[in-house]
Amino acid sequence: MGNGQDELDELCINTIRMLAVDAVQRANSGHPGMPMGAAPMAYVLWTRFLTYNPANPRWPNRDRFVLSAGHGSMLLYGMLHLTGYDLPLEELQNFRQWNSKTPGHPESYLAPGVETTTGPLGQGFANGVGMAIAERFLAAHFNRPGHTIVDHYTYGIVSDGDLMEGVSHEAASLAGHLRLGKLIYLYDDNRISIEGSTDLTFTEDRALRFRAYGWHVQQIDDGNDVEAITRAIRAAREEAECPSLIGVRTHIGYGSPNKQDTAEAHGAPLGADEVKLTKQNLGWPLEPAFLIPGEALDCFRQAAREGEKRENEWKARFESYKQTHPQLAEEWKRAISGELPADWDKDIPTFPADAKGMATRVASGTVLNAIAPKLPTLIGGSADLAPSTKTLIKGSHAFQADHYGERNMHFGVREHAMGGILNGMALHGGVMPYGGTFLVFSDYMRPAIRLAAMMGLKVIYVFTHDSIGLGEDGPTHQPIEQIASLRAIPNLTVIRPADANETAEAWRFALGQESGPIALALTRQDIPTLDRSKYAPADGLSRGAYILSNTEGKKPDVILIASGSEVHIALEAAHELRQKGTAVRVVNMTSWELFDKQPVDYHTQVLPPEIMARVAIESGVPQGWHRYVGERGEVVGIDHFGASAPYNVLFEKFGVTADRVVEKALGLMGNPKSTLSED
Ligand SMILES: Cc1ncc(C[n+]2csc(CCOP(=O)(O)OP(=O)(O)O)c2C)c(N)n1
Repeated sequence: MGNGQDELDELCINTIRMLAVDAVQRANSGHPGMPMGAAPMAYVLWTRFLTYNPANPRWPNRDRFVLSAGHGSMLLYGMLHLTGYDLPLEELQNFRQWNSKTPGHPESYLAPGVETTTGPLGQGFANGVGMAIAERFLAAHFNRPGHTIVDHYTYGIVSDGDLMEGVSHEAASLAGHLRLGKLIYLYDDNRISIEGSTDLTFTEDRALRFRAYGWHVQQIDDGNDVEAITRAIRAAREEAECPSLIGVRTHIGYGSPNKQDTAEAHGAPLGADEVKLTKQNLGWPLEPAFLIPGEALDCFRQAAREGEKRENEWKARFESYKQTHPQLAEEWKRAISGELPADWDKDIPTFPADAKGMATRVASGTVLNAIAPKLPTLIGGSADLAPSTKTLIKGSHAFQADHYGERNMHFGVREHAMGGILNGMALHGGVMPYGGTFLVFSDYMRPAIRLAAMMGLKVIYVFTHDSIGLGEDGPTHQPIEQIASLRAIPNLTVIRPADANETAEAWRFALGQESGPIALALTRQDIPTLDRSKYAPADGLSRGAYILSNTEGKKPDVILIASGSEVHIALEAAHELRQKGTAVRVVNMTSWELFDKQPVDYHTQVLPPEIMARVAIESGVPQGWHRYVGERGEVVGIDHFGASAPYNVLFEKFGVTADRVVEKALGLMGNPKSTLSED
């Protein structure tokens, strides 16, 4: 051991290690190995570089820290406790227990200072890229000469697993292209994953790979060399043009005589005997568990006090900004709080009734462009499908390395990274992110959508080409099961508007929401713009389902329930049935999730329980619709893959037609022998 500083460094690092060891041991589950190996890099980062204030964990210009290898959660919890976040030691002692703030993997909404929910490897990597993008955009938009109010780094610790996952390849490629110089990742290069050595599966030259993406890459051979880590982070910060990867050769389970460098240290407690041997080996007192030496605590708390100073300096800078640029300062406050300006939706158009109508994706593009001028921090794009998804903001240009103030994101053909990046942008705050692709490719971004839903992030997905209605591209591109599968994600609101005016309402609703992701399912094909003087107004959308067309004072004989492009088919069927003297109600069910949130009396008003003759129409798998049509009800859907042909042929061939709806309705009403029933 060298001088006093070295000793203090080691004491602090071992404190981090042993908190993880003790917490995992007490919980009798968890991942001790990663924190034991990565403790020195976390120590250097949090005590020498990271800008944060535990007393105000959310101050907007703090550095962001992402623990992408979420299974190493005790590393993060240890750092948060030691630096003084509101995460008492009891929480660490309650690691992984019911109601604790220290779950197995970090969850963004539980402990203060946890910037994102991680665990599914690779997601945090993409989140950090999104945070760095948001930082660059906000800096370009808000900073003025002599007034820098947005200027922070995004740091992360990423692991072998993160770098193996495809999403990290996508996100790293885009980050390099965008030259996100304020993004710095420390790579915990311990060469062990669950099945053993990474030599089993992961032998490419990681440094070369990242250099090829345009990253600045450094290598540290000794993961315990505090000064080498310090020098590398300093050099990474000085490199303004490229994101940085610092490969740090570490040893999983460092200090454990029998488990270091083995997969055994990865995801199981060391065991009482090995804990003892490890403590002895590192010169750590055997008792008490969860020991935090006073000198170590002082050191961490001192670092946190630095952050408080930085925040105060920032506040002073902001005051001066406010004096010189009062309007921008107001805009900044609104952006950070997520508030919308009073008249943000006043230019949303009303579309005139039109039998030919328009595709809802086209209406969406029009609405987006009506809103965009009022919401300067609405920023998004698509995974190389903007001409189809209609997600471009006119008058703005491409968000690129030398044009960070622009609002049109080009994610490239990288749906998964787009999902993770949108999450990172939303987590960063200050921006309202949206992203588009074909609905069928929502499958490519599902892991990120799931996390957006879990975290309650306000992200808007513009999913177009939402059915066989896309036509000739055929079954690979025609979503059949995607809407049902998105509806299966808790906390995700899926909205499938029935015409242009409902699309406008969908955007109004999506942006007006305080939190939670929204998936818009939009058509490629034209569908009629409904005559709202004849039918109920489009703002019924906010209730999820509403009576679009009713019987005149009579009790309905049958209820037709439809979503999106099948609503006009339901209306046609209703017309035919009415000509036969049937009392028909048409319910437009745009969003199951929104309808399910309505009070029971609204449910019974729209779908009276005594009326059991119900037909649902949606050009996708029927799964789930029986919840609304009941056991006796019928569903006109598609339970097989599509085909390549003009869309009107497909609707006909697959029986998603008004005639078929009429037939089903008559069948339910005890008249199966109708002339229309032969097929
Ligand atoms: C997407 C995803 N797949 C699988 C897992 C399960 N898992 C958790 S950790 C891990 C191994 C990761 O190895 P590494 O990243 O090197 O972590 P270390 O062994 O260094 O702790 C796996 C496969 C996961 N968390 N996420």
